[in-house]
Amino acid sequence: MLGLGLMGSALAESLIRAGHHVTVWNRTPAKADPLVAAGATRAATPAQAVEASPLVIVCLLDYPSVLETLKDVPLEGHVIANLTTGRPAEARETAAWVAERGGEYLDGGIMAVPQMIAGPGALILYSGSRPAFERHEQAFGAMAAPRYTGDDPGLAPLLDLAMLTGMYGQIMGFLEAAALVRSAKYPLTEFTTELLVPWLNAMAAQQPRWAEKIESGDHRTEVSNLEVNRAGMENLVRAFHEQGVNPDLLLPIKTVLDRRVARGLGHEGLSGLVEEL
Ligand code: FVH
Repeated sequence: MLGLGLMGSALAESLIRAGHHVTVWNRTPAKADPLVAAGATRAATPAQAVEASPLVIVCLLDYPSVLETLKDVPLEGHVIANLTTGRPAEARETAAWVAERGGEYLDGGIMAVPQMIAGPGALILYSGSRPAFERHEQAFGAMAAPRYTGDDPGLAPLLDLAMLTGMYGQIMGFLEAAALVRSAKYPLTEFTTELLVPWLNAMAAQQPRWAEKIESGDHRTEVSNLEVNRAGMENLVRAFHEQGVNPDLLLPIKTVLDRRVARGLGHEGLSGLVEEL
């Protein structure tokens, strides 16, 4: 394991607990102490850590720190599973860089915080070499539920970013709703638990159907079309202003809606907006 920050330490600990022999390295050596006390072997250099195992799990701050750490290390015969968060392009470049040095590469997207590692709900997305994934799937399973997504190394980080995008959309929607509710001095916790969360769950249940529509390219709808939503959004933004609440997070949605309707596509459903993005 290269990298013993909050996440790397949690990953290493889960592997030790599952009975694996784990060799650890960190730029600041003292962070290895608790893991060594728990049974890990300390490596003095990244090269020593890599040499110790066919599977090398890397969890550092960013991709430049990964390249810096591995730059003089022989990688032949090793699988580099890089769980550092980054962009799809960085993952593809790093995969090529590792292949030039004779290694196999997997990129990973960790869908968990350190406290969730080895517990229910923790998921790690992998992409890159399928044989490497299959060879080490059992070890990956000790850290979090492993899911292989495809041989393009950029896929796991892309799906990671897509999941974060969905999360930010939901949180930003909540914050705008909270500001509006607060403007009326209505109890926000009651609104959130009794009204908003059940509503969002019902809406989220519709998303697989929207995904099917996007995949088919058929954006026709019998329910509320874009024209209806455009009028609804205008009403919403106006109400925000009248309540003295800033609708800044809603305005980009209005922009895209207005643009699609102005193209004469007001008869489509909301799924049609994906074509504007
Ligand atoms: N923590 C979280 O909740 C998120 C969950 C989703 C995935 N992220 C990503 O995981 C990567 C590591 O995150 P972390 O939480 O472990 O981060 P830190 O505790 O800050 O540890 C950073 C480690 O990186 C080492 N490091 C930094 N720069 C260098 C460098 N130039 N050369 C070698 N190592 C470097 C640092 O070493 P040190 O400061 O202890 O010496 C730590 O080991 C990250 O991509 C998250 O986005 C976590």
